[in-house]
Amino acid sequence: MTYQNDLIIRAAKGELVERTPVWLMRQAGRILKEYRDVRSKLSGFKELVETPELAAEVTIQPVDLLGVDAAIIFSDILVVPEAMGLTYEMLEQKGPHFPKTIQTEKDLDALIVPDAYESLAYTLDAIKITKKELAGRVPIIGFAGAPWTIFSYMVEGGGSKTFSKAKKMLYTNPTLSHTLLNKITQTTIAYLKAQVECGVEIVQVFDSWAGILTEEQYKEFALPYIKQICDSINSVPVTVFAKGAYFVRKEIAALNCRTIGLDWNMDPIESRKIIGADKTLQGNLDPCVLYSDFKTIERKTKEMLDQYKGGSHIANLGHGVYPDITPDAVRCFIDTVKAY
Ligand code: 1CP
Repeated sequence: MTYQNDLIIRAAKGELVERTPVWLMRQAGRILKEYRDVRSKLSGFKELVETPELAAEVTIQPVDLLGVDAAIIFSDILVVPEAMGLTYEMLEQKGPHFPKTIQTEKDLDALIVPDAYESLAYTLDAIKITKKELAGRVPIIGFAGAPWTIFSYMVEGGGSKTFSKAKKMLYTNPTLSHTLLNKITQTTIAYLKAQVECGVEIVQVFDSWAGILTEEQYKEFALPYIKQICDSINSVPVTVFAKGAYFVRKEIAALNCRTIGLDWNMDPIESRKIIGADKTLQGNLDPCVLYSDFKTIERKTKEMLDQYKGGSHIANLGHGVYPDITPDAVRCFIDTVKAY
């Protein structure tokens, strides 16, 4: 495939680039009126995820409307537990909910390691359509949740401030925990490989609830599974974003990944020292900066970019963009990176 714009792939590989590439986590979504329009004609979020033509349409929207250097396929990390046998609901204004959760050996035995091409065909089809429609304008980022983050939803049954049920499981039943984490990992590897076969050029592993764990727990229950994923995906660069896990940056740097995502609490200069010169860093403007006036957004974005000077960098926020941030604020961030 030849690209009109392959900055992000080259930056991920650590090659020299003319300018820093930029995209935003959660760029396809409620910040765009055009997304809300597509979504309002449907029964809900899941119908959008499961309709490949429409998922492709909203994947491409931020490329057209915001000018980002990559598309991220429109789906959710929760399609993986669903494919394994735990269905989720996406409740308006409330977020995900799993009517059934994993508590016992028996619950775990009922889970399968599915064939991604069957159970997750809708997202794989969306990737193929997106690929065709983008025609090389920008690359597509594929993704999955990290095993610990998926585990936390499967045990907890939904979002949580503390994920204390999921953490309790790690302390009280480590054997069951490892078996579940292993099943999730096998499913995730097969799913990411299928995404690569269908056309994604980068994959990102989102460990959104990494910071909930202690360092000791992270090293036992999270890192070894992310390592398996990194070791299994060899044909495209892998990004690991472990939000809040500042305490394992050195260990993540030792993984077979190309890019490491930083959240807004991880200092870029300190992170570069810990991680070393080889990896690409991604991040990490506080999403709330985008609530400021344009002058402040520009200044804060430049200050962020200054901190990454001299190393390979992909500009992004420190976590997903919030739904009530205006597209103009997002464009100000993107244009500032492009003009830097
Ligand atoms: O009504 C809507 O439109 C629902 C909002 C929404 C959207 C747009 C959800 C519900 N998921 C998504 C899409 C989505 N989710 C993408 C696609 C594209 C993009 O980034 O532009 C991606 C990559 C995700 C990944 C995702 N889902 C993560 C990891 C990233 C992160 O933000 O930490 C997580 C934790 C989820 C779970 C999820 N899905 C949706 C919500 C509200 C949540 C979080 C709930 C919670 O706080 O537990």
